[in-house]
Amino acid sequence: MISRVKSDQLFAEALQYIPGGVNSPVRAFRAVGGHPFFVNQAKGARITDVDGNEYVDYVGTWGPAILGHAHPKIIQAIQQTAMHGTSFGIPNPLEVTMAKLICSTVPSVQKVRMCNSGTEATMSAIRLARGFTKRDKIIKFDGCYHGHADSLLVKAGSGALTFGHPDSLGVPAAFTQHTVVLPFNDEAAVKAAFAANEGHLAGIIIEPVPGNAGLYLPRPGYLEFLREITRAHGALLIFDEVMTGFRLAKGGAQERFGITPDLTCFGKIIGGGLPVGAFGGRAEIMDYLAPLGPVYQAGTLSGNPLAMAAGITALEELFAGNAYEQLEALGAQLEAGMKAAAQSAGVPVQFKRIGSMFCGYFTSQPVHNLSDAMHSDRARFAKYFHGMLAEGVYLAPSQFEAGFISAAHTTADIDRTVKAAAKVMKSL
Ligand code: KE4
Repeated sequence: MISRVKSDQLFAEALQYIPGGVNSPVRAFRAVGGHPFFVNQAKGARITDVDGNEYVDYVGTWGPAILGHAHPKIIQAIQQTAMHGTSFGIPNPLEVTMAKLICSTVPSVQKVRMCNSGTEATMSAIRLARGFTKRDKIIKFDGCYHGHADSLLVKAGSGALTFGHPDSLGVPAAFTQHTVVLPFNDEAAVKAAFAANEGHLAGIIIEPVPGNAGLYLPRPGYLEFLREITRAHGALLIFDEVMTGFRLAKGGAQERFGITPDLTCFGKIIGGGLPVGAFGGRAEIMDYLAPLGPVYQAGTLSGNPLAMAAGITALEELFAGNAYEQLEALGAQLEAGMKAAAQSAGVPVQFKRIGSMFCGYFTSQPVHNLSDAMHSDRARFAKYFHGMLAEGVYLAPSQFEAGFISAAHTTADIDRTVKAAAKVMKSL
């Protein structure tokens, strides 16, 4: 039996000072029951809690740890950069290095603006789209999560979905009246929305591969359809690649699917584990941003040298070797093993995977959108989650989250995970 005495003591103390004991809702284990453990250290594909329990980690701090935790080159970059100061509030050379790196890796991005979170990136990209097109309405898709900016916290995914009240209290109706929410993978719904809002739609924002309601994939041709209909109606296509950027391919989901969006949002991986966000796109659009243009956007710590040094090192390390082939091989091994485990246990699981992102839905029905995902047996998932945790495998603590494999995971880690799943699924 795993002891978590120290974690429980810390959680009890945290509850006195931090709402729900956590600084981000999904960490609270509310979707799976029980209490979160507190991490003492993380290294490679492992995290160790304050009671000394070690886990194979498939959350990877929700995506940034694509090289594994505490990569020596990233730690060294942070240490060395910190010796020269941590933030200046005036340009530093690393901001130029990062901007050049993103623009040279993602062809649709001619100019990029750094910020401090994925939320800031998507919020700013939408303001920019509205300013550039002089239109107010934005289409988003149910189950897609783009951070917690007011106008986007409508039928959102991730924690908002996990908590079962997709809309958030505190968001005045007036703030969401320009947000059109549509089902994902439904072309007719998009056509109808453009017909009903002709001339008023500034753009579409989408997770090209939704990873905040578990994980499901765009149907063949769907992203191409969105690219065409936005272009035909003078609206912008905004790819939220905060999660998929630099993960699904060097150039992200847009490279993998061959789509050129007008704007792209980034986060997670480009910060190497430090707070970061970014948004970029065609220069004619990006030049609408202050101080050049009339769309205001700002941030005290945007482009700070520590996040830039960590992110640049992470990207350079990611691009240097064969990480993407490695991640694909590990993902394929996990997918095959998990499907075999579910089959041998006689448990209906829809295991979805693309590259190093995955999710197992506990349902016999195929999952192509949020309403399909909602059919999953969440009680069974919760039992599975805790069973895997007891086996030393840490999965995302919610059915409505994606899992992440890192380049630090080994085939032995995947073998161990699959064996644990086979054992736990038999007990469900
Ligand atoms: P942040 O503001 O949390 O840096 O990014 C928001 C965001 C935007 N877009 C996408 C596609 C995202 O996945 C996210 C954040 N992802 C969640 C995980 N599902 C962050 C975890 C959390 O909220 O604690």
